[in-house]
Amino acid sequence: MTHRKLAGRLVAATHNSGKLRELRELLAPYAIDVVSAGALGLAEPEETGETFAANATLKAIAASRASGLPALADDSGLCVEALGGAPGVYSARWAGEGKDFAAAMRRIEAELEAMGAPPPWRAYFVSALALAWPDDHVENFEGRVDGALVFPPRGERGFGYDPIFVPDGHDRSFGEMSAEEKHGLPADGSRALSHRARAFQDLARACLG
Ligand code: ITT
Repeated sequence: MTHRKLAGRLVAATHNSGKLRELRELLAPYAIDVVSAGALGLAEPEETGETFAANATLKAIAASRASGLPALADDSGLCVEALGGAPGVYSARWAGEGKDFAAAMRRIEAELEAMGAPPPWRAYFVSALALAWPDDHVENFEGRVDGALVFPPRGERGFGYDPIFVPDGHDRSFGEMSAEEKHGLPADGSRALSHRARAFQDLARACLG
């Protein structure tokens, strides 16, 4: 399959500052001029899709059409196996209008407790990346990282649900890791650690360079 190559300017189609920072970090080694959706005053489209990929695609297309530039969107979330995959595509909504992730993490703990689900609480993060051009061409990539939840939350770094997620093979949460550790991008090109860095590795191979 031939992929379309990305060059020049790119809109990072997200209004989430934690994600924006990570997308900028991942794009940093490439000669891409990144401008945020917020800086361009782009509206936040309603996320009506039922899958991460569908929501990433609709966000990327909306930003690309509105700006006339290629746009990269990420739709992501935390899926808790004992909760049937919740909060999943509703991960942002569980934090409410006030984006209160401490409350969203307490809700996960409370629901696990109410179910009597014993640890280990298996969970995974998913990141769906969509890269869209103004002619509606879209490239899609998806990454996942498996791990287990810990309560109370650990660490002040990262964003969202990072403090309750310990990736397999590690003993610290994403909230305790530096940005470089969380991305976990090995110099030899082998598999990265975070869901977003894993999806980005595939995007980079296909569309960058
Ligand atoms: P945009 O749609 O503007 O990008 P959003 O916050 O609404 O921002 P999503 O709909 O994709 O984004 O929601 C995903 C939520 O899942 C997000 O708000 C985070 O709290 C959480 N999440 C996603 N990736 C995460 C990560 O790497 N670490 C911690 N939490 C994450």
